[in-house]
Amino acid sequence: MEREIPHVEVEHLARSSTSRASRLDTARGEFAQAVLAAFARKPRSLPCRFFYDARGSALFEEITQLEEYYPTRVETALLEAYGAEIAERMGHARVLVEFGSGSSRKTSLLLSALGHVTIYVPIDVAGESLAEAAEWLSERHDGLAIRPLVDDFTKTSTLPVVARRSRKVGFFSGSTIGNLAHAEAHAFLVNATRLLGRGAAFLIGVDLKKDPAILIPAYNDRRGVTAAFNLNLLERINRELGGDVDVGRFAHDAIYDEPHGRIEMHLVSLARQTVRVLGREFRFAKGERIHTENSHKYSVDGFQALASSAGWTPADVWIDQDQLFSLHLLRLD
Ligand code: SAH
Ligand code: AVI
Repeated sequence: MEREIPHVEVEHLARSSTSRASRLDTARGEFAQAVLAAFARKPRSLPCRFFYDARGSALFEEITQLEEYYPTRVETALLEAYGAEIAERMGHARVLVEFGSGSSRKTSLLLSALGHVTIYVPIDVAGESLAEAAEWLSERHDGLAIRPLVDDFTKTSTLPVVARRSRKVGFFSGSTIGNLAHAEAHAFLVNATRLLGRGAAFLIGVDLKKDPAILIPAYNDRRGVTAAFNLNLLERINRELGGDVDVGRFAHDAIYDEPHGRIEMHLVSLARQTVRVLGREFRFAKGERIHTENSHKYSVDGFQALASSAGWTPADVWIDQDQLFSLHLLRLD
């Protein structure tokens, strides 16, 4: 098939140094506001999208290689085993929009299976990851036009002009949807109906409810990579906001909250201490927690009910034989 969209070099995607600097300032400003607000209220909590600075994104990639962290391995295996069937069910589309694309490694499998995508729109808050992923993908998918959006995918209101008119398919991998509260996930899915439009197919990776004996080690690995990922939030505060947090006086904790069906990650103060951020002082009691992430686990029926309530029609679901992880295909008629 002749490709209508010319190949776009990654350099073409880079913005001018001025706008890149102002984007970084905006990101730092948002982080500053979130941290000041989070530390001023009790109980303390921070949105998990702030994990993903360059260091946090690299640590997440390390997590995906861990023995205990099954989601990436199982979702990749599902894409490898059922790629052709999934592509057939998703149907022909020239535009692929991905939410929380990260390193785009699984995207490469989907792109190869789909075969006909000429425009790829990855949306992610992590600008560095987006640039690296675009370069990595463009070396492997000849002629693919990549139009990255550095954005909070819960707020994305428009797609690049080139992506607007054609039929679109969407991808939301890794069970990142589980990092949203149910109301936020519902709002995200409603917004996705608008972004992807009539006739769209949307492939979503969703982690399944399971024995906490499998879940807990996945979020509290022996090598301490997940702990480093969690504690990096405090290091980011020191790096970007002139904080003086003694990171060694906080510990990583991951618990399974059965009633909410979710893993919660926390940072726990190991001592009574005062930390300074942007010239303000915040006191922590010994044992006081900062809630840093939720990772909701779904049943197949539970996720399909959520998708239906947001306007999508659940069409197919692929699950591994150990019933660890699911890939849902939703349609918008
Ligand atoms: N989809 C990839 C990456 C998952 S990690 C995979 O399955 O391996 C989660 C990704 O979502 C990170 O790249 C992070 O930067 C991004 N992310 C998290 N919250 C986000 C938000 N609110 N808006 C945009 N991107 C977000
Ligand atoms: C990106 N997201 C789906 C991961 C998860 O499993 O909730 C982030 C993560 N947190 C700790 N380990 C991995």
